[in-house]
Amino acid sequence: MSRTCSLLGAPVQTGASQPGCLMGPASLRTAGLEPTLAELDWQVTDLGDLSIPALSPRGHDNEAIHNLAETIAWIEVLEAAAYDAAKGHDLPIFMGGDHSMSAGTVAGMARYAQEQGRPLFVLWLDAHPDLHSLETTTSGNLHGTPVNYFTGQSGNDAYPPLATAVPVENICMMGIRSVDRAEHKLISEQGIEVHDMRAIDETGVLAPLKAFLAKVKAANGLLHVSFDVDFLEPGIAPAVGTTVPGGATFREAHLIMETLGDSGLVRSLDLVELNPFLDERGRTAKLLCDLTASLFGRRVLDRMTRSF
Ligand code: 6HN
Ligand code: MN
Ligand code: MN
Ligand code: MN
Repeated sequence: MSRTCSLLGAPVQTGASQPGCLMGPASLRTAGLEPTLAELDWQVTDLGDLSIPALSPRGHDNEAIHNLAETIAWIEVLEAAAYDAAKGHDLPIFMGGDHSMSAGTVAGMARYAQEQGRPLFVLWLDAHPDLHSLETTTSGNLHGTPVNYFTGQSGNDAYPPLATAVPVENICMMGIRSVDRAEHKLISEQGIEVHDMRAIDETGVLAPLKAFLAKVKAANGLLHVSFDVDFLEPGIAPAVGTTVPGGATFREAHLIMETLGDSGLVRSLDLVELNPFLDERGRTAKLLCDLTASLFGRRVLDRMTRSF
């Protein structure tokens, strides 16, 4: 029997510095995400897009913060939707939308995992660690805060109460190359596993990824993968508002996704920060579909039957 996947759109852009992520789910659909996965023998259900009502502004002591009311509403909607999607499907894909949405998707997945009596692990593929609290963010762009929130740090009192926090020991970050001062402090104080681009230059992506997957497997964990477009080298993935030079290459990214697919450990996936307004003839959306296909089992050759 084929495995089931659901596509859930989260047209969130209130966490980003510039508009456009609103169109992310539509762009992924246009690039053919559903038929791409169906061809790989997955049973795909498109659950459509979520929405939030119009809201009046909410203030905060940190006056830099933008769109707090909207972000809170999205977290609440997405927490519940991610939990339901995990119940109903083997591998839900949360199509963003800016990265603030992962405050909701990861929180919902963590609640689901806890109910199953299993720990949730998170692989964070991003140029940024997104470790700001509502108190430390200086840009006020709340896509910089999801990891701080779902790990249950202090300083997020205005966000919805968290049912289940993800322990920082269960997180692995790769691709990091832009870290703010407050984030740096947290990474060193809490010993968060961060493979920055220098480390990846030195070791490649496979050694740290395999070590992390072994840890997930040993703990009988569920793995959530959060894929920020700016993880990639901007030259191959221009459709993102927060490009940082020196990102993962085409092959590094595919190797990660292929290895994740082989592991069978991935239980949910975020595809975030795609800003189609900045894309070139849909190339970033198409690349995201191909990378997702690698995670869902597309292979050039079947390793078992390969002969030389
Ligand atoms: N993202 N650290 C910067 C900030 O504004 O807090 C960038 C955040 C980027 C967030 O890429 O998802
Ligand atoms: Mn991010
Ligand atoms: Mn980023
Ligand atoms: Mn601002």
